[in-house]
This record gives sequence, C-alpha cells and structure tokens, in this order.
Amino acid sequence: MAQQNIHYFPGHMSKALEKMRGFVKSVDLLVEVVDGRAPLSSQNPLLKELAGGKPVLLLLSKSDYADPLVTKAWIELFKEEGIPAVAGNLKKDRFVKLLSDAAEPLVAKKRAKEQRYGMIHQPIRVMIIGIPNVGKSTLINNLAAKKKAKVGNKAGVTRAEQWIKLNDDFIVLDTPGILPMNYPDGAQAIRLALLGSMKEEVLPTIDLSIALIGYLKENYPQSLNERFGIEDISNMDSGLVLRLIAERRLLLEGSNPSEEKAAYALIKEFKDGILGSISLEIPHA
Ligand SMILES: Nc1nc2c(ncn2[C@@H]2O[C@H](COP(=O)(O)OP(=O)(O)OP(=O)(O)O)[C@@H](O)[C@H]2O)c(=O)[nH]1
Ligand SMILES: [Mg+2]
Repeated sequence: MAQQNIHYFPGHMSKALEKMRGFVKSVDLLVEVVDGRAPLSSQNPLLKELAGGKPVLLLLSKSDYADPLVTKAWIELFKEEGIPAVAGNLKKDRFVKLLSDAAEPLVAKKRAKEQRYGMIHQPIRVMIIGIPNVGKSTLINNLAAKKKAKVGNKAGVTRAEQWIKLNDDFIVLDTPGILPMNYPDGAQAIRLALLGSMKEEVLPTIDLSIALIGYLKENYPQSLNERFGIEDISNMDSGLVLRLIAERRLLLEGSNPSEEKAAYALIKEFKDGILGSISLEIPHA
C-alpha cells in the first residue's frame, strides 16, 4: 500500500493510557482483541509495556470477515512465537469456555492462595483491551451471553471503563479503545482506517479506496466480481475500477460516474465484510 506519513493525535489518548496503567495493576489477566484481518497492524504497540508482565491472551476477532487460510497461518505463527492466540467470530462462537481454559492456571493459583490464608473467594479479574472497533464490547456481551455493553461499527463507541461480573469466577473490564499517538507507517494507518479503527476522516476516501484496490489487485483480484461484476482487476487501472463501480451502481455526480461515491461504496462493503473473506495482512508477506 502507498506510503504516506500519517499523524494522529487524539488528545485524550495519553490520559486514557495513564488510567489503563492503574487498572492493569488490579487485574489477573489481559485479553487483547485485535482485528483478525490485520492482527499485527491492529495490535497496540504500547501493550507490552502496559501489561507489565501480566499474562496476555491474544484474540483475533472477525474471523468471518478474514481469509480463513491466512487466519490459520497467523495462529500458527503466534504459537511458534510462544504467544497464546485464538481466532473466532465474536458474534457467533462462544468464548466463555475459551476464557476459562486460558485462565485455568491463574484460577487454581488464586484459589490455593485464598485457601491458604483463609481469604474470601475472589473472582479472576480480566481486562479487555485493544484499539478502537476491534470487538472488545462484543466480546463482553459474548462472555456474558447477553447485551451488557454498547457496540457499534465505528471507533470510540465505548467511552468509559465498565466492570461486568460474569459469574463467581470471573469479572471482566471493558475499556475504551486506545490508539498510539501517531503512526509513522502510512500503510498501517491505511489498514486501520479500512478496519474502522481510525476515524475515516484522517484519510481522504479516494486515497483509501485506491490503496484498497491496489491491495486487492495483488492479493484478491477476483474480489470485486460478485458485488460489482468486475471480473479480474489485476491489470486494471484503479481509477477505471472506481469508474466501473460507479457505472454498475449508477453512482452519479450530475450525469457523470462519481469516483467519490464509488470509493465510499467500496470501502463500506469492505468494512461490512460483504466483499468476501479478505485479510489485509498476510504473515511473511
Ligand atoms: N462480523 C463480525 N463482526 C464483529 C465481530 N466482533 C465485533 N464485530 C462488530 O464490530 C463492530 C465493533 O464492535 P465493538 O464491540 O463495538 O468494538 P469495540 O472494540 O468495543 O470498539 P470501541 O468501544 O469503539 O473501542 C460492531 O459492529 C460489532 O458488531 C466479529 O467477530 N465478527
Ligand atoms: Mg467498545
């Protein structure tokens, strides 16, 4: 994807980070939710420092939107690197067993300690973290098996931390998404904008769509066939792709095909996962 220097300075982020540090001290386990379509770009690079040695489970969300073979390759790679990671569809798969399995050793340790000192039974405290829009609140609702947290397909839906008691063993903390202060890597910023983790206004829609088309040309050349009837885009000019989308959908500006409207439609369909199973990041690529 095109290189561009993107600076993103949401003023409240450093304050949010300070607050996170306070919460991390009081939890037993962190679950970092990343978007399965770009699990590296959607990781928070500040997490290692933030976690301060606490165990972290990596959860790749939106596996229903991602390329299944690519997701499999990611999980294998994380395993090789000794990072506990799982992938799934947070709106469908049940994650409560997975969480209790992952936390089993922690639970056993905590219970043994409580018994030794005659302490009262305390639930394991799990903190859900991740950049905006990756599915943190959806995970909370999944674990609670009911709607406890507000969700929405845009960045910044959760505004404040919220503790949710799942059962006698678990209490989970939902947190607002935080993004690092700036992204020197333009390609990463483009991925985050396409995933809805970074406010779209950060990049012009046309630029974003051209970057997406460039990536699809190389990796998923047939991906516009079903929705837009454009068969193989591998050797097509990106501007032409936009014009064809505009023509097929009758997206006009006056009486001319509107590239701007076509760009918007393409990005929306990608974001909503209806273009098909597409990963934006491929291991070792
Ligand atoms: N298809 C699909 N959609 C998902 C999945 N997980 C989350 N979503 C959707 O992604 C969007 C964002 O989910 P949220 O749970 O609000 O994300 P969040 O991380 O809490 O976002 P912030 O609170 O803004 O930081 C919503 O539209 C969810 O329905 C998944 O595994 N598959
Ligand atoms: Mg949320």
